[in-house]
Parts: sequence; C-alpha cells; structure tokens
Amino acid sequence: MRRIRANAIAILTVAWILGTFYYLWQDNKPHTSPSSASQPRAVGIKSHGQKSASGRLEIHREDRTIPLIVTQPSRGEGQGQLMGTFDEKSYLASKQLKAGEDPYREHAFNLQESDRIGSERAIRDTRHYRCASVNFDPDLPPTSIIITFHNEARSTLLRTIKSVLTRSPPSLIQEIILVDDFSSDPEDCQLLSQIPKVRCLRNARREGLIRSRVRGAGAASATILTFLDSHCEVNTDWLQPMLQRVKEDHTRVVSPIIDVISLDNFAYLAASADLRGGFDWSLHFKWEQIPIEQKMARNDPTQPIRTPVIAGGIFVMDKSWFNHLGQYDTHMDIWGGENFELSFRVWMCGGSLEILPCSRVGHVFRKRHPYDFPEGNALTYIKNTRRAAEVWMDDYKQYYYAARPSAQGKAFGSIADRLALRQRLNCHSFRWYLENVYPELKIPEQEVVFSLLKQSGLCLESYTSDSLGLAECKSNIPASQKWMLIEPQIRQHDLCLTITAFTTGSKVRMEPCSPKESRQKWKARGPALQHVVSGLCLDSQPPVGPPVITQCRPQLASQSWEPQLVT
Ligand code: UD2
Ligand code: MN
Repeated sequence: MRRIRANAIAILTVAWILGTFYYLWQDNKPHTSPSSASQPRAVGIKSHGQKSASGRLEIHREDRTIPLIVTQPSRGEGQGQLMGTFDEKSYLASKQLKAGEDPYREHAFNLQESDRIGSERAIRDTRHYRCASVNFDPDLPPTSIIITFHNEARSTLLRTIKSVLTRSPPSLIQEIILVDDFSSDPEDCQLLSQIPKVRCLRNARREGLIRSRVRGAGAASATILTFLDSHCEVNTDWLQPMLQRVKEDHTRVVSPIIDVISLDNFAYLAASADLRGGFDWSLHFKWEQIPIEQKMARNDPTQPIRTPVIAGGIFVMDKSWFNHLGQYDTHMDIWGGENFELSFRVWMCGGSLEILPCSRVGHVFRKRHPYDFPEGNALTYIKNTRRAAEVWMDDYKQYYYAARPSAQGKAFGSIADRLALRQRLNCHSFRWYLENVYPELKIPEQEVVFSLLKQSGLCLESYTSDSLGLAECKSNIPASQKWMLIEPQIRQHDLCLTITAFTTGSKVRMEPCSPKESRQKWKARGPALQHVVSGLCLDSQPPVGPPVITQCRPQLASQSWEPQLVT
C-alpha cells in the first residue's frame, strides 16, 4: 500500500516537473524560423509561401501558437434557424465542376477542393495562446458585415458567410450585406438572401469593389462596418478584438492578421504575427517585418501592431468615421490602389491603422485575377494609384512617377473633389506621414546635381529673389550661383526661376516652386533656355540690364547659357 502511494507521488512529481518545463518552454521559446526583410515570413498578396531549399512549401507559423482544434461554437439554435429557408444542397449542387473541367480556370483557385471540403469545417485556432484569456466589454457594438463579390464561387462565398454566422457572437452581427457586383448569375444573390441576417444588393452594372463597398456601407444599419473579401473564413473570436479597439477610439481602423487559405488544397495556414503592411514607391503593397525596435518593445503578443497601410480587404471601421473621412475615392475602378488611398487618408487626417494579432481571418490569396478589367488590368491599377499619389503624396509623388514611369501621361480623371476633401479635413502633409508613420520608407537617393549657368565667362546669380544678374564666377561657389536644372524647373532650394509676365521684355525673379506654376516651366532650346508657355528665351540684356525674356534667338550670346556641373 505504501509502495503504491510512493509510486503515485513519484509519477505525479515527474508529471508536474515536465508540465512546468513545457509551460516555460512554450512561453520563452525564441522565434527560430528564419526571418529577414528579404525573405518575409508570410505570404504576400500575390505570393504563396516560400519554397525551402528542399522545395517544400514552408508555412510560416507563429512559433508560439498552440495547435488547438476549433470546435464549432454551440449556437443554441438549430442549423435550420441559422440558415432559415436556405437550401444549401441545391445551391451548391447546381454549380459544381463538370467532369474534365480545369478546376482553376474560373476562380484561379482549386474549385474542386473548395466544393469538396463543405461549408463548415474545423480549422486551427491560429492565435497566440494568450489571446484566449483577453477580456472584452460585454456591451460591444454590433456590426454590419459588407462583402462585395464579382462571380465568386458559390462554395467559397457560402463558407465566408457561414463562418461569420457560426464563429461570431450572434448579438454582434447586425446583418451581412452582400453586394453582387453584376455577377453573371443573378441567382447567387437571390438565393443567399434567404439566409437570416443576409441581405443582397445587386449592381445594375459592373462597378468594381470600391464603389460596391461604398454602396454596401451606405445600406448598413449598424454603427460599425466590417469589410470582408468573398473568399474568407473567419477564425475563433475574430470579431471581438476589432470591435473593442474601435469602440474605445472610433478613429482607429483595425484589421486582423490575415491567415492563408491554400488556393490548391484549401488548407488553413497561420500567417506570421510579426508582419505589417508596407509598400514601395511604385505603390506596390508588401508585407514587411515589424521594425526591430518595435519588435523588441513588444512584450505582450496580444497588443496591436501599428501599420502604415492595410492590405485592403478585411477591416473594421466606425461608420460615421468612414463617412466623415470621405468613404472611398469612388472614381477608382474595379480593383487596386484604394487601400493606399484609405490608409494615407486615415493616418494623415487624424486616425490610425492597426493589425490585431488576436483576430485571425483566413483568405484565399490568388496568383492572378480571375475576372476581367474592362479598361485592362495595368491601366486600371495606374489610374487608381495615380489618383492616390496625386491627391495624397504632395511632392513625393515624383518618386512614384520615377518608380512607375508608365504612369506618366495616363488618364486619371478629375481629383478636384478629393483635393477639396483633403483641404476640408485639414489633413497632415505626406511628409508628416513619412516622418511619423513610415520613417522606414527610404526616400530614393536624390541625385541633386548643381550647375553654374555661364555666359561669356560670367555666372547667373540671384542677389535677392527680386534681383538677378550676371556676375563674376567665384571659385568658392556661393549658393546664389548654384542652380538645379530639374526639368521643367530651374531651382535654387525651394525657389524657382519665374517669369513675371508672359510678354517680351518681362523680368524674371525667384519665387517658391510649385509644380503647377506655368511661369516656372522651362526647357532647353539649343544653348538657350526657353520659357515653355510664352515661347520666349532667357536673355541677359547686356551690358547691364537685369535678365528678361525676349524672342528666342539662340545664336545670340546674351541668350546662350552654358551649364557647368559643380562637382
Ligand atoms: C487585395 C484585398 C482586396 C482589395 C485589393 C486591392 C485582401 C485580403 N484583399 O486583393 O480586398 O483591397 O487588394 O484593391 O486584403 N470584387 C468586386 N468587383 C470587382 C472586382 C472584385 O466586387 O470588380 C470583389 C471580389 O469578388 C473580392 C474583393 O472584391 O471579394 C477583392 O477582390 P480580390 O479578392 O480579387 O482582391 P485581392 O484579395 O487580390
Ligand atoms: Mn481576395
């Protein structure tokens, strides 16, 4: 008897020691997976995991998550009540893949697999384990879910809707608003409306996701908007962290960590919790590592991650804040760029953007667009990003054009309304955004090349902004003799060579540079400098006159300006 008791005590002791070790190991285990900026640890919008040296697809998991199986929450209501009169079987059966059809053709993901796994399945709870013990206010506000779709597969769209209904506290889902962006089959919209809480609005013509979302938001009756793509699967307790943050401060715009649903086999894969949204100067979105200082300072993995931009598809925003900030730029078409426009606007006009690691939503990332762009994919992306750059990026838009030269000269419509909006909201400058929100975005090396502008051995000099003339070239070159020839401007710091009138004999002076100022636009014409609009040339009026513009005669010595680089 005593031996049995001694054995039992020994076993319990060993179990206790092992348990303690396991617990400490879980909590302190360092992040071991390789992470470098050049090899991001999660998939990007258009990439799908990293191939390892062995050629296997490596899934970048949050190291410290416990692989829990999500059990479907008990609904307290039967399946019938949840789905109302909706007949799931016949809805799915009528659109199944036919034998011999390419399962990727229509949707750019494996439709056969999506159809096969059914509308409800268990997925891994991918959150950090500490998320499970975070508490939320009992009186969180309900939200309207807005899902726009254009020719979405029936099984993915239904799974999106059902995961919302089964994995959210019912009291927090006011309604699900589907916006059918003129899909070929109007029945999808009609049939899905039979599901309780689901409403469907159908566009009379193809509008694109931006105008469709604005329409959905306009129809929403809740005070909080939640946007989802039409091929998502929300995970355990996804909604509460986002509603909590927005409830505490309505100017926050929050998104979940976006997990990856494989486009091949529909496996649900955890994305890294160390990423935020970033971009390069061509306005190409990318996931990037949280800056190292911020990462070091993060001792609580449940805390929000500030992000310069959001991926765009999945976020929660207060409805009146959405309206106050000007919703979306509805002159953007089909797809793309709206996430930059929204992100710049939110930060620059008094709000903030966060990724909440305790909220997880899966999304099928694809390699190509499965739908057509009436104006073409490239032109549409250029139009949309150009509008974002022109309205929000101030002088920094020059780097966008440098990185995307094909954007120059492409039509982008009027931006007067959006500029007026920016003015009205009294938003910060893009420089403020770069300094305060995204200091990691490197400004391209500015090749500032200074020149002297020489004529007959003398140099053009600005004595004051009102007075210019030819002077002796000094060996220790003063700033007043150094010119930056950045077509079409002739600059000294922030001042530009400006004509005072468009008529012959008009003086020139230095005025603050403005990209739109036609009086500051010059071009080279042989050795002469010609003012673009008047067609007149810079003339030094020898022997003593101040420089003026006169009819171009580039053979005249007084109109000949020889740039000499200052090294
Ligand atoms: C990402 C975003 C997406 C959007 C886009 C940039 C995520 C997970 N996704 O691209 O929401 O911000 O970047 O614009 O962050 N759709 C329409 N009408 C159209 C085209 C698309 O309603 O004309 C729907 C489409 O069915 C889908 C959603 O808009 O539900 C987004 O389209 P996507 O899935 O092709 O975009 P994605 O995930 O590549
Ligand atoms: Mn998508």
